[in-house]
Amino acid sequence: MQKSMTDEIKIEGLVIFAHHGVYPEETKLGQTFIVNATLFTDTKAAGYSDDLTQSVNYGTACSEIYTFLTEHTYKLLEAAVEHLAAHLLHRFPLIGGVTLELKKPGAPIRYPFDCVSVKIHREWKAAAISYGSNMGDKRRYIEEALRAIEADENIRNVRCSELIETEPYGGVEQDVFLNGAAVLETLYDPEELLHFLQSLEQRAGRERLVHWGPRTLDLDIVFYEEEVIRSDDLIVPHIDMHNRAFVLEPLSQVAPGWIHPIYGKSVTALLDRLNEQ
Ligand code: A4P
Ligand code: MG
Repeated sequence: MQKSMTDEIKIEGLVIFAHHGVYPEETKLGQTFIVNATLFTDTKAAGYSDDLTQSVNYGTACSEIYTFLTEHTYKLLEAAVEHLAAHLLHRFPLIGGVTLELKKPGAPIRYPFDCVSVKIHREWKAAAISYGSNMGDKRRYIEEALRAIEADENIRNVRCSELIETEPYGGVEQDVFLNGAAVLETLYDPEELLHFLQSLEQRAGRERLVHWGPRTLDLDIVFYEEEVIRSDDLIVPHIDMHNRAFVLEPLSQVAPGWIHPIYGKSVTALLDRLNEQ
């Protein structure tokens, strides 16, 4: 989530009659649910301007929550609250994250109790990706992937660098590359983002197998927030990005100040250091 999105607009105790539940009586008869929502945003612009269009209208947010929970039916509180969070994060561009609590005071439990509830936090995460192609219609492979990335509902605010032509790196004799980088916000966790990018590689790869040979598109995750990840199939930040001008140059156009969480240096500083070598 963007660092500026730490202001909170709160909705507490919103009462909604709806039909969520595992038991048939619950979905048939319905019962009362209570919602607590914290919408994370940056209220500064609206604070200075006193202009509602620069903030999130909490009345509209209440209507969205009400409509969503009355027009859908889920068995689990978990599912209702998960889908509601995604709906709010898509519906309001000024929201960076939400904390949602869905309470069910009349849940079918045979003991005395006050309430049961599920509470979750979901937010748009910032990621940086790099891409390259050195076979066939390089520009088209990259642009098609970027269109699919921009069209994906779990991704927003994509900003792309220029595409640059680069000499092959790594000692293998091959054609020149076209490389670029982008920053984006996503609801995918790092593994999900990797799988999504791999599906785009495969899409380009399927065409490639027929027409051009084995490799047309490489999509790598360079950064994911400030996270350091070392699993079997994912290393973030990208393990060799600091040695690659074909990653750092385009990245410096869209994320010059992003600090590498291991080396503690900005993208610009890493590029300067590489150019000095
Ligand atoms: N993987 C681990 N971490 C990541 C990550 N942060 N992002 C794993 C994406 N994938 C990650 O990748 C192999 C495995 O890396 C994946 O299964 C994933 O789980 P791959 O793309 O299928 O295979 P690859 O291309 O052989 O590996 P890689 O690491 O992407 O290749 P390189 O090292 O990036 O080399 N020269 C220029 N000028 N421009 C280029 O774009 N690219 C390469 C590819 C070589 N030389 C180049 C360029
Ligand atoms: Mg790769």
